[in-house]
Amino acid sequence: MTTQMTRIDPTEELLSTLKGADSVLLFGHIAPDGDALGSVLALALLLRDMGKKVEMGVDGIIPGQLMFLPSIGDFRMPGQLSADENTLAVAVDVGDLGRLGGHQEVFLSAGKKMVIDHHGTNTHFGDVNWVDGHAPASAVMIWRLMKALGHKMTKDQALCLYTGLSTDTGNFIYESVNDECFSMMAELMDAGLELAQYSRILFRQKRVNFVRLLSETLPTLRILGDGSVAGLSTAYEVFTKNNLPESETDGVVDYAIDLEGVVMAYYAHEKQSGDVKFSLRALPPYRVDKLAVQFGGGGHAQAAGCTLPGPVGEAVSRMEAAILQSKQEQDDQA
Ligand SMILES: [Mn+2]
Repeated sequence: MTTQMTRIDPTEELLSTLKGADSVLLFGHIAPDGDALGSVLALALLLRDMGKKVEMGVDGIIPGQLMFLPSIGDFRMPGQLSADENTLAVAVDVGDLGRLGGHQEVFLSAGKKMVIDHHGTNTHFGDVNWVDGHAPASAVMIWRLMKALGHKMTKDQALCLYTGLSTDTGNFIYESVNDECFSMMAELMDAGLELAQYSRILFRQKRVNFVRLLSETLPTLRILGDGSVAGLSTAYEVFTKNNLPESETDGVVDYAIDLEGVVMAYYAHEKQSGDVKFSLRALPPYRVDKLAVQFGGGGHAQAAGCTLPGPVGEAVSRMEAAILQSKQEQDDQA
């Protein structure tokens, strides 16, 4: 697959807005993942190199395995940042305003608002919006931005960008992976990326408590219909019992979508609030983004998410009915 046809590059307006800003606030999405954190950090380090005052905000727990990221300790929680008319606020990897969580108000109070994102469902909530739904990660867009600005990448920036790209592509195996990913990787290696060390941390190393959570989640496996839909769920008490933050569920949904014969899958986990967060996956040509939007969520064609009110049993029943209906509609259209 080539990228030339679909790739959307930063506009002159976006570049000049970034160059002209003195004070910049950067935000990633709620319950941040490797791409949200890695992309924000890479951009922050770039803008600091350009002499700008940069602060970063994120709402939610930073996954323990991402604590190796350079300057990760600089992230501020909601209430710790402020903006005025001279502030440029940039939302990176954030599909809609709600995904800023507790940082919405400070984002809206900035004089200029920018959105850089690769979610096809993005609502273009900035004054300047750069959305490329075909980019495999927001990190790819930050890399393009660095090139457009003529910036020579540092080793720390390479590590941040690698983290974003590799985590959002499932370690380079999703449908979204294209030639651009590997052009970018070549440059990251050239900048000194220690691939073996960090790929082990990101994709092999597991916390004992995560494996314990998994062992209590796998027995919830549901196989639906003709065996083409599968689901898993975790009650909130399982998180507390295993002393794991709700955010540390990455990869659980793979145990459902990776089953032979399964083309659509969900993973439901109950949050402290009682709401139920769903991670949705599909194998092409099936898609789950529209299904997620139906419940007020969003994401990508084959990986999306949404939140339903609890209790878990009821939320799961609603989701299962919706997935089966969605699959039926997609089969009928095929
Ligand atoms: Mn992303």
